[in-house]
Amino acid sequence: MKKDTRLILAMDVTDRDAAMTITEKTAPYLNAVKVGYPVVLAAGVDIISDLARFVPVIADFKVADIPNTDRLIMQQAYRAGAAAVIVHAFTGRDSLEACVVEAEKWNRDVFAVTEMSHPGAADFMVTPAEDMARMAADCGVTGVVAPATRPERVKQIRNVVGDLTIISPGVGVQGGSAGDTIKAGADYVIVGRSIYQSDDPAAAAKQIADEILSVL
Ligand code: NUP
Repeated sequence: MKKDTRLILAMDVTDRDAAMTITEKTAPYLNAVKVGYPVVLAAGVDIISDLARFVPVIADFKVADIPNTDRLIMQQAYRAGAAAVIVHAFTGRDSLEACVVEAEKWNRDVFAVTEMSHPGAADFMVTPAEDMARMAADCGVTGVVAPATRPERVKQIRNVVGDLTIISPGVGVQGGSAGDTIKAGADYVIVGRSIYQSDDPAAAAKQIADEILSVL
């Protein structure tokens, strides 16, 4: 994954044509596009290889199962053309290791969720987040997902994971700021609605890319 604009588009639009058009238009400002269940269930798994014509695709499947099932899901995501897959860490070391082994087989990336960006993450995810990040780093993940809504937590997670890649969702509609998140130590920000719901998604993406550039 290139690292210049440091912007990842969360493509949660469920109309295939719109997903393709918005990604194509914003691609000059993106280092990756992230797809998840909304668009993959709506448009089919081929949307991954179709979008990969414009920019590398991260499959946000939040893989969270026993090791064997995790392995099977990872295989399918990589087979479909995903450059990276997002998995959960809370399922524990054996499950996460199975994901990393599969990523290494395919020579692709894998990111583990530490604590999520929404308010409810405070119920169960904040307390163990640093332990999860430590375990994820130990297991050999490419990087972790940390919350742009809590830049101070990005900073703490950065201290735990060293120079691993941090990708951070929660910018825009969820309240986070792209500049603050990068300053806190994230490598990339993930932005969905603030771009794809804009009247001019390319202009919205450019504005965020410019904001990131201004703090580097
Ligand atoms: O902690 C997380 N928070 C989060 O928002 C982990 C995620 N993977 N996401 C995803 O990032 C979420 O599912 C959505 O695809 C994107 C944020 O989109 P938006 O709030 O910018 O529209």
